[in-house]
Amino acid sequence: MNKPIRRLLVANRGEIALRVIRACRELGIETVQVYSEADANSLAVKLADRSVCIGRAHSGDTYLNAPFLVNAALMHQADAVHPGYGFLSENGAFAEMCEQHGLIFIGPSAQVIRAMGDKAMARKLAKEAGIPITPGSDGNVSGIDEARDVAERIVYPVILKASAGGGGRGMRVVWNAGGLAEAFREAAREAKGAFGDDAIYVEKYLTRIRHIEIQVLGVGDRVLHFGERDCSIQRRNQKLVEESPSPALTEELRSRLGEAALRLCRHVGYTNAGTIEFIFDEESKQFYFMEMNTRIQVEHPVTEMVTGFDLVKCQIQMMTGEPLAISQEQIRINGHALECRINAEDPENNFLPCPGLITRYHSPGGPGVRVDSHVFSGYTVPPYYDSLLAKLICWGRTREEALARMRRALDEMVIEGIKTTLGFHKRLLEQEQFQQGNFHTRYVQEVFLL
Ligand code: MV4
Repeated sequence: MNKPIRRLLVANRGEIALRVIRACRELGIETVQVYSEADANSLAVKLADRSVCIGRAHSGDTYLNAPFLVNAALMHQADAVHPGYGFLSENGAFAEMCEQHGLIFIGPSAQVIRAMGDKAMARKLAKEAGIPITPGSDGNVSGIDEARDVAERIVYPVILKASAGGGGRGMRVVWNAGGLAEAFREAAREAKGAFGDDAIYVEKYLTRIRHIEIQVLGVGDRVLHFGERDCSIQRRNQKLVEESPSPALTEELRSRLGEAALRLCRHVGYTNAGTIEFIFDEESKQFYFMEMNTRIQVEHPVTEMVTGFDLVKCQIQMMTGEPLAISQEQIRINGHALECRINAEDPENNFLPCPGLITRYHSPGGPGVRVDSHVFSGYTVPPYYDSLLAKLICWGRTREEALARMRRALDEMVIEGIKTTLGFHKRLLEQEQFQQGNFHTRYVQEVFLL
């Protein structure tokens, strides 16, 4: 693995492509940006050292086309490929294809990607590593009858999850025996359609929980954790606001969660940046493993703001075989950071995506404010990809200071020409309960939007 990276292919688009280019620039690594025809005028194409158009707008032909991406990397003599998040970032076949062609895939081995991509397998691995998991089935269930037996044993409500799913896709909550058969058929059909695999497993469904995830980074037996992010503010499995540290954790719980995350990493021999997702029951103070994401995530900047580490730089540097010169004791959480995701969506219309021309754009600034965005005045948001326009990240010495900065920065920010979620965030930040840090994963749905 001791091979330097001189040139890296950025196999993604939007703000994360810029994020990777920025890290590479600081590391003295040349970048090759791939792009679709719809992204020809993107900032990533302008900022990268080289660029290569690999197809038309449709993502199946471009950012999801593994052979095209590998071909572009080889043609431009890249040493490494950064997949960003989404697209092929957690695709075992893509990682394998990179490996087979002598390219450093900035991520874990294909084998680890596949193991964690199988959510029933990930649950089994977590259990082996001694991490608490919710009561539920031992692996996948064979059908409706076994699902019903498990549900009776663990007591309703239960949640049916697609083993090939993750991130909340292909899930059904079942409140009583009467609803099981139909929910099972729906979940299996949805899973088959979306992932080509209808395997289902069953868990006890917990309500009033927080979604708390631990950031990890490292190589094999030298993995470090960078504290947690509270991602409970979401709607229909789309995160809207993330923060670190979680208002709900004590120092003791934080270190227990961190230790649990590291046990899983050591158990599977994890290499890369990664995130271990837990659900946290505030009443009982219990946490349970949910899944592991084997990529850099959208919300990584909040962790960067409170720890001071450039996670993307570390992630790339690590893959050259150079050991990370960081010890766990050096990773200290300083102050508080929040991130608001500004999307091209209409909150007044069920968060319907609103692509189109941005006629005016002004980015906020000042102390403690960071904006990760690929948009500018005159940029047209294409309709083909996700609707993330900008991540507004604010840091403060305390949560209160970070919140005050966020309110101030949201007021400074101008995006005209299309509908955005800016107004949603302004209203959310006025909520007493949110200000108190008192929320759960159903907060937006049940408390705020009503
Ligand atoms: C759960 C759960 C409650 N109980 N599992 C959603 C994302 C995925 N990583 C795990 N998820 C959940 N798993 C058990 N046993 C609650 C969630 C969950 C959720 C579920 C449905 C709709 C929105 C949700 C938001 C956060 C967490």
